[in-house]
Amino acid sequence: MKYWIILLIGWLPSAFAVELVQNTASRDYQSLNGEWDVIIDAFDVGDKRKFFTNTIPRSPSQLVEYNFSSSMKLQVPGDWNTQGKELFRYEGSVWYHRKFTVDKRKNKNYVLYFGAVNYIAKVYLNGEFLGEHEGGFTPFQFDVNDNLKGGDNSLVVKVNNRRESDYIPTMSTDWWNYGGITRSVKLLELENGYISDYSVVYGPGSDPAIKAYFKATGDYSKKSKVQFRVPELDINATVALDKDGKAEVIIPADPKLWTPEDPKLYGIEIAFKGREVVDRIGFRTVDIDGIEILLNGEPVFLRGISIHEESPKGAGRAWSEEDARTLLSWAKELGCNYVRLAHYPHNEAMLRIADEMGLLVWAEIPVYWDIQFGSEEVYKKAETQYTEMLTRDKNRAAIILWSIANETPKDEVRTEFLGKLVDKVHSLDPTRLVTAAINTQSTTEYGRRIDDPFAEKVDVIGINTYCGWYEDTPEECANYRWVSDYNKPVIVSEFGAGALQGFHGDEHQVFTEENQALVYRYNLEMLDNMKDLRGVSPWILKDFLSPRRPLANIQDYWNRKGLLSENGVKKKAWYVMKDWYEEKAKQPA
Ligand code: GCB
Repeated sequence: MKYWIILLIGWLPSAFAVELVQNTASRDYQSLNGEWDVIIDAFDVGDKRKFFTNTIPRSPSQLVEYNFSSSMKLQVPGDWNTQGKELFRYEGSVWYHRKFTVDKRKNKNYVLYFGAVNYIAKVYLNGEFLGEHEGGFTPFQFDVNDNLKGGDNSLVVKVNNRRESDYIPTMSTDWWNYGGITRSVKLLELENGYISDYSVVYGPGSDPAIKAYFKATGDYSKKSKVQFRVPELDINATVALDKDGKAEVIIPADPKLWTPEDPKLYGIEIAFKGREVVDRIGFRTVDIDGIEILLNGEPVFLRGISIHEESPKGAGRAWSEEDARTLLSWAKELGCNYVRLAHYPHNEAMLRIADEMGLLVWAEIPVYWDIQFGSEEVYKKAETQYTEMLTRDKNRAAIILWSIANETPKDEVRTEFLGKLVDKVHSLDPTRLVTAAINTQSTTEYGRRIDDPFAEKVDVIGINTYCGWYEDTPEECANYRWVSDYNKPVIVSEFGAGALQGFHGDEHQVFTEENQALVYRYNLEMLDNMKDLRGVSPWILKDFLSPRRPLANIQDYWNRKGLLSENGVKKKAWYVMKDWYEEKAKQPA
């Protein structure tokens, strides 16, 4: 078979400003997960006392006011809040330390990779400062070739999760501010020249093709070749790198397309300098046509559910593959073909398992409520968080929607900020749709009108509406008529009501399961009347911890809008939603 191998410049999700190793699971690495020593440092004395040096007194007369080895222990990955009573509500600094041993080899590239740390991480290896990262839900890495020692190494990370007004998210959120090293830590042992980043996408049309991009890091020459294979499609291509270590190629191919009903993934292999990276990739297209969302050219209706990244059983940040499987299996059981991963980038397992299970994904960063839209610095942080998420997740077929923001105020400063971010995300990834959850529609005599000028900027309009809960009576929702100034698909990205599982009573008594079910029934009538509606993701799959929910004996600091209790027990509204989805699935999209 002959291939067209064409070098191209500047298409598709490709080169980004941040350096991140793509697909760390397929690399050689030493896991640094497990038990770490920690020191709680509420008054931030650790920087001055140089905790990062991990000094051990040389004599009984030497004063050193800390000692990692005799201090408290915490599991990594994991939030600290659910690992110790004294840390449950803690917001501040915690110093993490662990030792590890390396058989350091010549001609290797060592990279220290963190899946996520909430919110600021300052990282020190063997007493030397490697760098700092801001943002609680995206990966970051450091080149450690100079600082890493053969034999024993001492790694110290200062983590701080104090909320600040110029952070993303800012001071107030409706979720628990879990602090800590919340995702895996890996010491990657890479070749002296390696493929650090790649993307592989499907290009439709009369000449369908697979488009691939590769980027090498470290030691490579212009003549270095990348071997790209997709055995099931008989693809075995040799691609030359350019002087910057990049290559792009288009190979004619007609793969079976990925759909929620049949989420076909192809094994791909990328070989370079004797080392192979493997991945599993789905090929599909997503587009819009007027009010339709098109998946592989066909209209699709998104039957979804919103999900926080919280443990399926009780409190705590979820991070494992097992947690991801449980959460996403529940979504499948409800009849979903789509999930909204709220309100920040979820761990990589969620995306990989969504690919596997056939769940379309709405992904977002925590530009939530009223961040400092007037600040250029804050704007840069938003771009960085987006770029990091996009760099990590660009190869996941499941993701079709990049969401820019959730419930932001309708004013010019915010609209300019978000408009710029939409343009940035479109330029980074022209293959997916951009959306945002908007709650600033105006009230009309008959219901609501979608007229926020920001809606002009997005491809798909997300609407959060709490008819029958925060406003109006449940019955009134059924009479709502929605109109839109824009000829675009609308997703109701949130609606819902709170209920304590097991609390029963009159259907007009708030927090009973009956009331939640009633609010759902009338909202679903409302949705049946929304002409532009092309998807729904009710709020939310399961109850989640939130400092904003203090009502004793009902909330007890849980947001009770879950269709499942905090331990996964179904409430009545679950069945209302499931029945609606069952009917929806039978209708043409
Ligand atoms: C919203 C927010 C979500 C909250 C939810 C609620 O509109 O987007 O983060 O948790 O309402 O329960 O009020």
